[in-house]
Amino acid sequence: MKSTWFKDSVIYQIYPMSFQDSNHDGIGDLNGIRQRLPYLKNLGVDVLWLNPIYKSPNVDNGYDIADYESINPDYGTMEDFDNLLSDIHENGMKLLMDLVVNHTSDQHKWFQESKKSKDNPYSDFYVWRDPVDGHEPNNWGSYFSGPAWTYVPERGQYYLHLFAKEQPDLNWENPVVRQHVYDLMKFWLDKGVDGFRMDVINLISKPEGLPDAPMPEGGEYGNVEPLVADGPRLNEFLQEMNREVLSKYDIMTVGEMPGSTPEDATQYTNLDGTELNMVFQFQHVNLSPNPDARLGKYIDSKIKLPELKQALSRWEEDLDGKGWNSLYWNNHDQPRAVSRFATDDPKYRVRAAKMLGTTLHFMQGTPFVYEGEEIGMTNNHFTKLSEYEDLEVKNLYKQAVEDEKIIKPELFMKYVADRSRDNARTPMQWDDGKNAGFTDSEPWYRLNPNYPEINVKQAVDDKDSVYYYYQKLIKLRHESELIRYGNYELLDPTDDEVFAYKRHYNGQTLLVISNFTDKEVSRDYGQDAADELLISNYEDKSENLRPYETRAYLFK
Ligand code: TEU
Ligand code: CA
Repeated sequence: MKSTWFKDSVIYQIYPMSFQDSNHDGIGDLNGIRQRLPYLKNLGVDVLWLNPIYKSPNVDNGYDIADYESINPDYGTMEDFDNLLSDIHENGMKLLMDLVVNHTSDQHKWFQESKKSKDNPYSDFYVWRDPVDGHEPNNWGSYFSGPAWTYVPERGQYYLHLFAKEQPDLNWENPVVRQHVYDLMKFWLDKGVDGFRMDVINLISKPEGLPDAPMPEGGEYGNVEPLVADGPRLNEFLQEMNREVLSKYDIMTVGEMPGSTPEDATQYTNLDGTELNMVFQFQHVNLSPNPDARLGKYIDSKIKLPELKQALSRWEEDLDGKGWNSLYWNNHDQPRAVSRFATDDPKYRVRAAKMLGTTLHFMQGTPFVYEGEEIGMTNNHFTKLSEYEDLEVKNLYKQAVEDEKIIKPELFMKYVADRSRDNARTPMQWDDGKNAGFTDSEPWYRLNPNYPEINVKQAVDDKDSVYYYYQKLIKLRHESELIRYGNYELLDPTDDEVFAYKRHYNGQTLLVISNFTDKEVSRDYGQDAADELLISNYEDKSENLRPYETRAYLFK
């Protein structure tokens, strides 16, 4: 019987370049993470997930890997890695690495060889196609704007890159490619790594014949995700990876699956353990009036609560007893949760952050905490393009504002301020000193200006901080099978102010009530009959639910 420690764990995601610098170069590194292990241990998390730390030209901050069995010198040496891994294990925690095998860097030796000719050992490692009428083989657009194909004269062909042109897609139809991937996975697992987060793993199986994709209105390129997500051979590839690698180790896996549905996920996370343990689904973070709109995710009006409740509840209900969910509000690709799903108004920020924590952590699934979420870090509210470093933003500005002129710069900057990935990538805020204690040198990226008010030092000194609240949420989960394994029942789906749900397990019931508004509201879910109030973000009692008030009741 495969062990299921992944179901009992709380996972903390570290964005290494922004977490802690230890060698005065302004870039976070592995020894900096080692320095902060006591902080993470004290929070109570069980597993650490590091974004990619391999050799990379950093076109996409490490998601363009040039050598999978190496450490990016910016982060340290392989010895530093080995020391970090043993410290993590000595602290009773586990480590997940980020597996990025839908694509490599164009600087990877495989691609450097593959692009030279059509008849070398690496020629078929990537997706090459002849021009069609002198143009790209189909209408696919890249996630990072522009076409998903780039022409290489020495081969006289185009290669596919669903992301940047510096991120050529691997050809998973080629069994030699798959074997190389399995070998590099074993390299890390044999070192004692405890599993993988798998980057866009549901994009690896491309559709037969690479047909054109649906064109968004007024668009220049086809919207590729509905076509390439969850491709025809994906289950076959995941089952082969499981047989060849995953099943041989006591590890956990989480597949990042943009565009997947709960039906797909019941197979990817099936209880026989023949594929993965869980997935990152995107339904609750892609709620936008018109997801196919040219600016896609960036047109993000204020979240409508019934839609958010429906998105999260659908996954809770559909995977219950059939698969397993990850639970997240934040990661390195998403804006800061308190700003996006509630408010970062200083008047309510702390209560709102605690409310979001309660709402998510008492669901069924494995919770992920993104660095800084545990102290209620907020969006940056930057206003100028020069304040952004993410190629996703820069490429889209060029295409949408400068080339196609479909949006004015001011409006574009407003949308981006609300949704950019850079909201999650400013340095971790440790204290109110120089550069928030992240580095004593020039930081690689600017800090959020509010670090003097929002930082770990302040949080650890304040018993009512978000930090200690998250510590309690994690402790309650560790102590309660009801929280970990109970089923899920959404209450009042159409209520657009309050998110309320129940969990049931072995005759016990948990009732979670969260007011997502800055108004005082009155709701009766029978909470007065509860045996115990497990946790709340208000210290005193009240008949009504105050702004952003959350409560979790236990019925024994
Ligand atoms: O993200 C894939 C992905 O779907 C995101 O790019 C998403 O589309 C968008 O950025 C957020 O709405 C993964 C990694 O998490 C991301 O950092 C990489 O840029 C990307 O894959 C390519 O490796
Ligand atoms: Ca450093």
